[in-house]
Amino acid sequence: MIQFKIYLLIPLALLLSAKVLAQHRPKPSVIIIYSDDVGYGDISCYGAGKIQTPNIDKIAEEGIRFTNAHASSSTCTPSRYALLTGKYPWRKKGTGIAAGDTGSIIDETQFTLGDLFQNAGYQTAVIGKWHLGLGGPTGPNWNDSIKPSPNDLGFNYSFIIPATPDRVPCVYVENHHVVNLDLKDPIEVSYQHPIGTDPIGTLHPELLKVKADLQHSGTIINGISRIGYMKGGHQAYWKDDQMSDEITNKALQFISDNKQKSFFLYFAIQDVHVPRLPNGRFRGKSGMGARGDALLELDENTGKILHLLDSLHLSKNTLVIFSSDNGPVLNDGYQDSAKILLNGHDPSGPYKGWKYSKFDAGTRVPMMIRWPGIIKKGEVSQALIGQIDFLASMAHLLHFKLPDNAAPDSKELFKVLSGKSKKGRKSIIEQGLPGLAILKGDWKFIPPSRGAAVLKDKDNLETGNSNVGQLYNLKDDIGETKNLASKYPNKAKELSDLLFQIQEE
Ligand code: NG6
Ligand code: CA
Repeated sequence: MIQFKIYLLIPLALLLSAKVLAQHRPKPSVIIIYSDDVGYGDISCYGAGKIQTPNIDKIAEEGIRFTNAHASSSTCTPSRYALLTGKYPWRKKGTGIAAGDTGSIIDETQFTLGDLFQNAGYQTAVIGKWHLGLGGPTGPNWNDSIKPSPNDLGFNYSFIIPATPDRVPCVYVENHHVVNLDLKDPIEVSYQHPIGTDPIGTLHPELLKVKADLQHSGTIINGISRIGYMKGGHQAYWKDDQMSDEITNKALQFISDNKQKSFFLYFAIQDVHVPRLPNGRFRGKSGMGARGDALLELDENTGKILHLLDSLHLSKNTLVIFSSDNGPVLNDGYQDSAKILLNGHDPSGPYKGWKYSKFDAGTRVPMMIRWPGIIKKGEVSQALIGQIDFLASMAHLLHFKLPDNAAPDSKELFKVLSGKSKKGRKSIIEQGLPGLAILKGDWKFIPPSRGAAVLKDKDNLETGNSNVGQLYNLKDDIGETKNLASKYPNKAKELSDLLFQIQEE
């Protein structure tokens, strides 16, 4: 009898000590490298393109690569909203592409990914493109303390491009203040009408380095006309060709400063969003013009993050995610010859559509995760998953109970993220500009919608708009070419009903 008890006790003791060990293992630091307008086919390990991205590929080689991972939307602001809040952006008004003077889109009461890590004792930072509004409902006062800023939304440190590189104001904001601002030259911003005396693109095309469309013909800064008008702040202007390096250096600094702590870094690198002005060392390197060169810059700077983790011996206990906020685009307002120089490269990979689109390449983006020792090397997962699921999944990893109304659309799928399970989501909603589509298993349904089927000013980009409902079977028809809605009306109705039901939840 005694012997029997000892047999029972030994495994129990082992189990307990494993549990104690697990609890005492330092929690991993987490880095999300969130690139901009990078398509499924832009990363070489996805196999479709003609660009080599060896540093980004390394994350997949040493970790897991997803083939059915989605941003919530095919544009930036809503995708970032979903990533940070775990809530579908179309549930909240005002989450469309934000101007550069929009007030904070995320309420201070909304629980964010930053809040999660901060509450779990992490040092948290956002570095790079924010594009979720700043300040109160009427927008920020750029010459004063900017509140709310990301620092009020779960981030201990922030160094941000307020909106996008093609929108004014063209200055960085660090924590609550514009960097290098001379208060004798205060900043004013307008998205309605020209202000100040600086030249604007419509009147002074001779000053431009790159020709732009009407929307991008506002105030000229560093030889590039932007969306919107700004006055003042001359000393604070960023330098476009140093932007990627500058924010990467901030990211490297943050990692070094926090090497002895657990940290969460949301590194929202702006490559390859327009205007594409990568550093001179990449000029002509891709043979594909500025867009290709910007992809090489993205890859090199991703490599710098990975090398620093190695040299600080942090790689083993850092979970690194690489993804993109929406699908790719060629002409997005500036004539930088992205299309004619493609040279056979296919930014969307085998999928149809682009940024702005409801077709799959609008939201199906590259995504890979590395966590040595926990995630097996070289895994490939076809599981359906969204960036919207990070919040609930990371909460699970941290054994953190989310507040009741937090992350309503985020599914806890840590096992899927770490490759332990292939059972992803049953369905996901994809948001285009405008309108929604739904993906369930092999099937995709796009409800009838108004709006142009192609955008002529964007190289005939296919939006997914049609006045009839569209049903595709992605298993047989990866490129969404055969509309099966009239052949399988019940399937179309099933997906349409499900989309409606999720919208009403
Ligand atoms: C669009 C801009 C586009 C780009 C986009 C935002 C026009 C005609 N186009 O409105 O150039 O700035 O907004 O891109 O103004 S995103 O990746 O941040 O969503
Ligand atoms: Ca984007």
